[in-house]
Amino acid sequence: MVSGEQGAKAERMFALMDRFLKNDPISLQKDILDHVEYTVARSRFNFDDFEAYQALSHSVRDRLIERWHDTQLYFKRKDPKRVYFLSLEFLMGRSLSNSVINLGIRDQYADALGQLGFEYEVVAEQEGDAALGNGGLARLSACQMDSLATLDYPAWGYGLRYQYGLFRQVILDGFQHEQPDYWLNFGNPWEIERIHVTYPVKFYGTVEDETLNGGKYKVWIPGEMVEAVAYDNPIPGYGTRNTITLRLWAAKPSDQYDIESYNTGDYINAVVNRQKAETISSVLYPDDRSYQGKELRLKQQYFFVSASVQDIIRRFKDAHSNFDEFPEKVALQLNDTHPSLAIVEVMRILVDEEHLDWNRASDIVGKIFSFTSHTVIAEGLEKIPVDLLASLLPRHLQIIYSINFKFVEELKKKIGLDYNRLSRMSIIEEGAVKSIRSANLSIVCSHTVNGVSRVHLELLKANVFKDFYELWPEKFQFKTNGVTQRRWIVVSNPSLSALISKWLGTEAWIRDVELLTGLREYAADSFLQHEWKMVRKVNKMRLAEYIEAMSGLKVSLDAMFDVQIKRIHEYKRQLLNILGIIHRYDCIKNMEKSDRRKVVPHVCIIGGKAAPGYEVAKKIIKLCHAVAEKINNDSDVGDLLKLVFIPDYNVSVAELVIPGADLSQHLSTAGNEASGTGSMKFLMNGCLLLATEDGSTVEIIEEIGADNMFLFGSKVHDVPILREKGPDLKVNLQFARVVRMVRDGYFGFKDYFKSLCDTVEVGNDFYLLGSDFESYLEAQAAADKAFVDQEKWTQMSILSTAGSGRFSSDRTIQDYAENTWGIEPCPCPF
Ligand code: B1H
Repeated sequence: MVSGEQGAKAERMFALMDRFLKNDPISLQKDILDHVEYTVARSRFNFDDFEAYQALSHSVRDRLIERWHDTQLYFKRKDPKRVYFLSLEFLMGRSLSNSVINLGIRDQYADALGQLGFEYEVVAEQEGDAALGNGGLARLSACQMDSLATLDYPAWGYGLRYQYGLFRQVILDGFQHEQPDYWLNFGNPWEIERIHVTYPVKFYGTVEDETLNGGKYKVWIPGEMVEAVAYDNPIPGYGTRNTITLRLWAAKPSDQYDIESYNTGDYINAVVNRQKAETISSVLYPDDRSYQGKELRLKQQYFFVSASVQDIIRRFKDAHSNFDEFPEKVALQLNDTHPSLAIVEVMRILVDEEHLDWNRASDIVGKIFSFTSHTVIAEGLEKIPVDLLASLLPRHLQIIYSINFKFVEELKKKIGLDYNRLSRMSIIEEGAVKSIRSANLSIVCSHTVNGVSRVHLELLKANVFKDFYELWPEKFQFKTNGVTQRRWIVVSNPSLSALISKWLGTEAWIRDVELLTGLREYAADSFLQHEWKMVRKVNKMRLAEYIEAMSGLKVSLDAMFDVQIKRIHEYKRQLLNILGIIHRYDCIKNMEKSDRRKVVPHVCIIGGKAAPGYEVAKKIIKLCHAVAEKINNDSDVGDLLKLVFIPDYNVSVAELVIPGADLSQHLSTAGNEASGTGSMKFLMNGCLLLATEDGSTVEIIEEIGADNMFLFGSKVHDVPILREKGPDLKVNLQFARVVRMVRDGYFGFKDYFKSLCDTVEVGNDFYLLGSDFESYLEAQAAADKAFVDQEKWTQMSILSTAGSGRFSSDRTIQDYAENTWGIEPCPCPF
């Protein structure tokens, strides 16, 4: 608790804070101009759009800081239980538009800029994306931060401040090339550097025994030390004063540790070596699946975890002296296994530094950690080679061995000497490369294990974590993922947002998204349908302009905009989509001219990045370009079919593409997508879904009805059986024909595409493209048929938005808060 005197001072300061920056048009204009002059250091009589963006964002930042300070002071005074969300990835995208919406001052700023001769939209476009993550998992962290702030939860996000975010994708001759994303080049107004919030992070070295006051302790003598410096990113809630912190750590050389090298006289080498410290936070790993046991990656994980844990313990100790109270004040959330070393770090600090006895420390740890898995298959689980850990974090390895020893002893008492099961459940994997199983460590030491959709949890219970589920069924829960309607409707689709508010007669759905169900009663109303269509048409126009500017291709607004945007993966089956497009092309070519009138024109849009080392994914991108080249230049086909690859797919591109899509495709082989969140964004924007019954789609069906979407393909439980049948599966002739077209070089690059075609041959077709093809074409045909009846389509579109409320991250976060973390809202008074 804050002492009485401090409390009184805080009270007085808080009362004094009640003088905030003003938001009237003149004050805002003055503010922007002052930042042009004094922050950006340009003349207020001569500045361009980018400089206007810089000044505007600093003006917004000032307002964020006011609220952020208030919130942090309030949390400190109230001292509620806090949740700390640890994630190696946060895909925040742009901050400006989201901040002004959440602060409730977008229109005022747009007016102020207008008065100064600038257009808000053009200025906002100047901002680059903060792309500190790969895909769904990382964007989920960002959506959850928005919900944590909006719902007033006392929460902190912790992560790494990479200097290079996810690579930029450049397409040359249809091939993907990767370019570095040095996103901090032009400064980042959305962060606050905290040069005094730093912690030493140790690596390598040895462990020694020490006796102190009669007790025996382990002391870790490190071989290297770097400094973690905090960069705070204020995250504003919507319709609340609460503004929480996303604290990202950057690595800097440590002053403490260099003395030795300077003394030896090798000054130049000592300075050069210092620079190496910074490499720890230099680059995001761009592979979102395979774990390669790289030392730098392990360093990144420990670096951010160690700094975060030290910060959390420091905050706790500021107000408390007894660690038994730690679980009443602290909940630590592990976003997948990437931060699982936090468990070991808390143990180490409690035992080695705070000198708690092992059992007491382990009891505390067991009460504070919760773990969310995002993985579906055992091969996707993270492993840390023991040799690597032994050298980098020798004391942590000892602690893991001790945790495991005690766990296995307990386990033997429960299950007896079933050695197969014991070895499967052990945290240590024996074998050619002895490794730590991060998931086992996380499950053993967490009070709750969450899946990210209902189906995902079922799969975890039946396969990947079966042994653990049988041991501790009560630990296993699921929290279906959600996305924030603030960014995915209000920011990215302002016209639809205004239309929804008009028909619901309130903006309350922006905080209470279940209210969207109120649209159901107007779904057949011809006035709403008319307005809905207009809004969608304008969004399609915006997307068409983007496509033309990017590729020179003109597309017809009457065509169905049919979109698949996500990371390129075999299991996500972009190849199925492309083969379906080839089939459509082939049908048009072979059709009587008179029948072509009946064809529903399609603009097929595909976008996504392939991990740099993922050959098959890169070939899929090339195939998409090769097919597009053929189709788009075939005047015989004209507007009936176009194929566009959107390069460098990222959050901002998604914000543009999603509102303009009529149909979106989610084609993962059932049982492979843990949840999927893209579908939720499309749904919110009234886009219809063509999907397999996988991940969260199963729950979407329950909410909006199977007749409101286009479903196809094998079900989760069919997939293992079909795989078993493998070579005996019947060959679909249409499928064989389109694969043959690629094989025979119809789209060029015959030799290059050979290995890609091999991946879908009978007996080799692990993701079951062949067996799902027929049903895929049927779903496509059903979508075409529905599109012809525009009234019906618009009604389905309205019903999609109306049923999307359950897929808000607000619902996910509230469920976590109540059922996993045990935290309560702490709204900072206005
Ligand atoms: C998901 C990842 C992931 N699952 C490793 N696993 C990474 C794994 O950099 N890495 O090492 C990065 C990411 N990401 C996705 O999580 C699932 O595939 C989606 O189905 C799910 O919607 C999303 C959020 O839960």
